[in-house]
Amino acid sequence: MFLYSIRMRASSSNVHVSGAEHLLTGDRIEEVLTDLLSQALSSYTTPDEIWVSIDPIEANSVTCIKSLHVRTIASSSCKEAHWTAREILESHGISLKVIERAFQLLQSGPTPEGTNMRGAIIMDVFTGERIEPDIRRGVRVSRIDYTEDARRHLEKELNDYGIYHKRVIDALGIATKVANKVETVAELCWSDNPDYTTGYVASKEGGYVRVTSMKESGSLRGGRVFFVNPEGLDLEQYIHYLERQPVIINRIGEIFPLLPSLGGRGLRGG
Ligand code: PML
Repeated sequence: MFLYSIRMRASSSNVHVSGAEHLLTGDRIEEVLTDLLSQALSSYTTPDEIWVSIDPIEANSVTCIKSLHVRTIASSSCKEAHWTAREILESHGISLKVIERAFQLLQSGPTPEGTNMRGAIIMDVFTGERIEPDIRRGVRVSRIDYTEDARRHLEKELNDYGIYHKRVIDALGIATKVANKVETVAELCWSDNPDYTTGYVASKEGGYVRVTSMKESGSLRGGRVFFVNPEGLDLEQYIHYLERQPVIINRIGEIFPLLPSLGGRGLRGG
């Protein structure tokens, strides 16, 4: 039996404005294509290019996994949000120097021209060096989706906690796939959409921790950094997993209520 990988990417003047993808059976292609086009056309700016691809995938190559637990921490400012994210990353043993490097790249634009990348940065967790082969393209996580039941369950839970947004569902899928690889220590992300300021830190052990106000509203800067343990890493195989291995989320982790702002005291208090 075949599944299909459908991917959509929309851009305006070569700047990425929207993207999504699904893994599904042939009978759902038409319905999902309509949704993807309407997503692209309702972006914050009208795209001048919309790219869609449909590729068949053998269903027996799919791995099924459970999504990460979801927590949300409110922040009253960008500064506070960055403190929170730094503390979580430090709790994974990542040095402040490496964390700062990741923040600096996402804040200033990671390409040599200082623009955003569509894909993610892969960062050596010990040295802060970038190790993805193409520092303009990055690595684009692909072939990740939910079963219909799991998606419905997640939508309901997110609605119940008042944190529903399509971006949460898509980003949780990506973060779950990335965290599932043992070489991944953690991920740091916030959106390049100027109207969306919540970001997250994710890892297998810590789950998907959403942090509000990770950037100033109106900023077009955003992206993803995967902090990776280089010991024993087969980079080609790691990237192949992220970009090509089909993964479906068939169970949903716990969703926790929103944690109010820690008022700059940090997660450890004081
Ligand atoms: C993106 O748009 O690519 C990143 C979205 C981050 C979503 C964070 C959240 O609200 O959970």
